[in-house]
Amino acid sequence: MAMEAWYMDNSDEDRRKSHKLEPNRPVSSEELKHLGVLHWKLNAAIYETDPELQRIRKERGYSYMDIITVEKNTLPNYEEKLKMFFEEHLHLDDEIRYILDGQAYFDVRDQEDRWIRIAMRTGDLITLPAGIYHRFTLDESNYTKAMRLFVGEPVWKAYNRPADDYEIRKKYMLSLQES
Ligand code: KMT
Ligand code: NI
Repeated sequence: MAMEAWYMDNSDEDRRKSHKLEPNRPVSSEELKHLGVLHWKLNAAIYETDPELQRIRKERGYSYMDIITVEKNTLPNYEEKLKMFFEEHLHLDDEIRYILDGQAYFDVRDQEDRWIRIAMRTGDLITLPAGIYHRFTLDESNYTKAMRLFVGEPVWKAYNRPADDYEIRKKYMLSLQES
């Protein structure tokens, strides 16, 4: 099942709003795949025993996992963390998130540097490729609980834009030309 994604407008209004263009310009799973963004829809109600999640983790080597609740009264240093999450950045490794409850947005840059907003709802598992510029925000519900997955020992370090001189960024840009 497809995930909902769209090109964003340029308004400075509340980041938690949807920021769709008028008319809406949807982005397909194929377009996301071309950017290296992969997605699965799972049954979050059974995440603790889900064989499909186990299969994906095994196949892709997602050995590490923890759970983060992004909510004002639960997450330590909430304001500071949300500010960091919304700074445009990249990582040296894939960013893998599985929404167990609530919802939120991941924004990613396309080949022409336009923002695509991806609506992450309960049951959505996504991988953002190493080297892609992206950011995260809660939506107007102000709550999500997510599993963070990682290949091996997690490295959460973010490189804020500009980070164009990193090898991983060059590698990612090259990968866009090949596919
Ligand atoms: C990140 O790296 O941007 C995050 O971990 C966002 C919160 S996880 C839903
Ligand atoms: Ni990130």
